Amino acid sequence: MKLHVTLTSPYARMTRAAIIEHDLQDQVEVLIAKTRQSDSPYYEIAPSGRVPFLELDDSRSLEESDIICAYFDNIGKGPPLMRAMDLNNWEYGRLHALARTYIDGIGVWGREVRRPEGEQSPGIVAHERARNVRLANVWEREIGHPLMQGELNLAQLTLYCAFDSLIMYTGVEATPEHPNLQAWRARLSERPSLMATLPPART
Ligand SMILES: N[C@@H](CCC(=O)N[C@@H](CS)C(=O)NCC(=O)O)C(=O)O
Repeated sequence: MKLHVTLTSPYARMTRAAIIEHDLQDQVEVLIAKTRQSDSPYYEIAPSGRVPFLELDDSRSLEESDIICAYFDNIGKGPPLMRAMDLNNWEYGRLHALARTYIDGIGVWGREVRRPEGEQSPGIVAHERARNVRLANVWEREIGHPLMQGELNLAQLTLYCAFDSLIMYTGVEATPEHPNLQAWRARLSERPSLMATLPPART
């Protein structure tokens, strides 16, 4: 199996961490993709041009970090990262979606500030900055939830990778005024899968 990633993508980081959580390093080859370049040879492999992208051994392929992590849950050794969701217990689904909406906003913000200066939209940056403040406030209250404190899951992984990618893309630290989030991040930061997949420092 081949997993195409970039070292800066928080979505790809989730899947890279999942490989380590599931002890799949011998089964999955991790390759660096050339994204966002016209005529990149990567588009022959992944027509969407996005990462993460998993090439399965039977010539099929998978996109979307959630789906790829769920696939690794099925073939890996560790506890599942994607938790069951049913109508009697929708708590995992609620927190997972809240983490996804948080990381997606940071993705938009990060994309904006990486455009050439004259092409950046101050309106979009202000919108995403304000969204981030609102959602960080929500997370400060939600982080005590047993699902966010217990065994690692994909909602936790998503939120953790979101915070690190915000710093890498924008230099903004989301949690200095949020003691609960700070303590949570400090605890997770010692996890080997997250230490091994740190994004590059901001340049
Ligand atoms: N919803 C997708 C998002 C993937 C995504 O947006 N990846 C970005 C990097 S963070 C990408 O590949 N961008 C390249 C492009 O849009 O051409 C997932 O969860 O995997």
